[in-house]
Amino acid sequence: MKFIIDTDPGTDDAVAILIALAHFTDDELLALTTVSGNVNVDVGTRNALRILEHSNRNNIPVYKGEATPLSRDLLTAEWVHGTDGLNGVEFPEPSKSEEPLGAVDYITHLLQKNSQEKITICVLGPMTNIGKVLIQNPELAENIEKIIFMGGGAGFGNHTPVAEFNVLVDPEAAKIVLNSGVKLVMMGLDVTHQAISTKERLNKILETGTVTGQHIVGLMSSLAELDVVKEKFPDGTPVHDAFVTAYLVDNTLTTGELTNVEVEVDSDLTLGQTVVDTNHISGRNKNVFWMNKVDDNKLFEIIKNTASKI
Ligand SMILES: [Ca+2]
Repeated sequence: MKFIIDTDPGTDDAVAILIALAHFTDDELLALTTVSGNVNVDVGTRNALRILEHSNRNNIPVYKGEATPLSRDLLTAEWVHGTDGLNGVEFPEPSKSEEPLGAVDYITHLLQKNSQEKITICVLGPMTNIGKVLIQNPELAENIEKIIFMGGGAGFGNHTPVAEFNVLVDPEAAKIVLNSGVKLVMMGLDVTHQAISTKERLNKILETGTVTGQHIVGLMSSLAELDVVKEKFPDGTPVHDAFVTAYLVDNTLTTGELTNVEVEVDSDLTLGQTVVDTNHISGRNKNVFWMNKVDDNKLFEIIKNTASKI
């Protein structure tokens, strides 16, 4: 398998990237591409480099992506992830810079070059980069093995009553991806809210005795301390993006069903809502494998193993 991670790092992105680094080689994880979302793309790109520096994996290239959504003003979430994007968790300064090529051009070239071997794309942020690639070259959809994305939810959101943050930031990009014909695997709030970083689980991660374990616990604890998280999840925090890369490690992590998912791009009230046809009543094209069941112990086992390996 060959894959890239498209990301807006981001505390839960950091956990997701570490999972991938712990379980896959440089021949498999080809690159990190960045996008504005949780934080501005400049901050997020630096964070991607910091995570690689910590993991001693500087040979994996980082390509900086789009600074703004396709057709909207940027919405960020420093109130969740801190102005540094990693809530002060002390990943080292990067010794390396991003590549000169931009993420959209890199992904385009990668998909053109690898037409014999399809590429899997893990999307941990707004879909701006992928949307732009597919606007410019829709035929490249055929060279994508699948897109596994964290985003959306069936009937509820985490940034508005019905919209999840990643989709809300760039709903037009999500619409392009949802209608691209690419095999799509959706890790929405439906699954991420079912796996919580309890104290017992954090302690098991700390028992690995590694700096990576301390960092992972620091990242999760910073989220768990947010009032808005504590109110809904008194025992810990969801670790949204971790699902995407943990699923690459073990695809029995979640199960779901193939159904239609569309995104609202017009309404002020429901902008960014993913409309998931949970009852299969729309008659529309079944375009997304929508995940809805989770083996939550498995996720935290993978995270603990990640802490042991880096
Ligand atoms: Ca993210």
